[in-house]
Amino acid sequence: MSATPLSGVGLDALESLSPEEIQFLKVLPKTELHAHLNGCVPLKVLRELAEEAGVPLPVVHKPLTEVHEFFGLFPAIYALTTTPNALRRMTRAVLEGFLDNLDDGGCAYLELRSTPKQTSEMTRKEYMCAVLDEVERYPKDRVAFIASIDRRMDEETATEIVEAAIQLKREGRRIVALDLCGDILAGDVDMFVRVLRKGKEAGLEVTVHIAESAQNTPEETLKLLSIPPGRLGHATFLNEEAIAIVMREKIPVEICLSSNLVCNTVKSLEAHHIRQYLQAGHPIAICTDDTLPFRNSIMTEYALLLAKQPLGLELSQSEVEAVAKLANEARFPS
Ligand code: 6MZ
Repeated sequence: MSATPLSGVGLDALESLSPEEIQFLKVLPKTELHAHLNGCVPLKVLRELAEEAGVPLPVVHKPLTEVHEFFGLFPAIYALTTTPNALRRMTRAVLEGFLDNLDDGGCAYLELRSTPKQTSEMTRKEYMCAVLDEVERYPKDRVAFIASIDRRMDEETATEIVEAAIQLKREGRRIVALDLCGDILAGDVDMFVRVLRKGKEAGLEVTVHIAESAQNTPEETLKLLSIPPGRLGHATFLNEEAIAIVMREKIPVEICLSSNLVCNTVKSLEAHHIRQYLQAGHPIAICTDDTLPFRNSIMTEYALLLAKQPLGLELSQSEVEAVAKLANEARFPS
């Protein structure tokens, strides 16, 4: 099952490739490390859930001028997945979309992330268990789970997620890391640093959305780097001091090309910060972020690397292979 009908910025790149190049990308072992569960629901499943609930299909794709507008898309999706059953169904469909078509463009390995939500039907821990039940239907070498903390959460909620994640890891569940995500300017970063460190001390890895907007301050970025995280999401607006730390510590960066272009945080591929990492041979992972609103897939993201300019970055096949290898090496141990 393809995750979503494609129409995003990578589609032109994919369509410009020769059959031989497409086949090369299909069989290339691709590792997806930055995909948000509720952002990757297949449209078909969302439509079914909306029909069953008797509500209109949520608006999930619209042109954005400001990245903040993006977060308004999610409450309508959340309203459709408040029960463990709906959540399991959605998770299963998302995993199938990424993993089941291995010889036809799918991912060899996936770290799927999601923000545990409390509803009248389940606690945050039960949310994680429902997602983990689906994740654990696959072999260990195909998929693992990351629990996200949303920047709009208070300390009590963030701590509840970290403590539940630690417990689940101790129980042998396939949870590998914590993530900090959500509305880019919200929240008390000092508090999140404190809470995420607790998780790290208990053996969970940490990845953080960092400097995704030009409005994220250098002070905030340095605080997040002090955790220290094992990987970084986006890392679009790092200043020189932060770049020096990231390069020195060789912290892998999760690169989401379509997401950055659609959210308008990067103006063009030409201007994308991936270029500096490619030039430096720095570890990166090519990721989709949210296939539902961005209408992309791991294939279209890799097509953006291979396609000729101006549709893509015009890397050679061996350069693309090297990038895919870096992503595989950036997996969190499970
Ligand atoms: C920051 C993002 C994001 O967790 O409910 N999310 N946070 N930047 C992004 N890039 C544009 N894309 C998605 O999946 C949806 C949630 O992931 C976060 C947002 O908090 C969004 O509500 P889950 O499964």
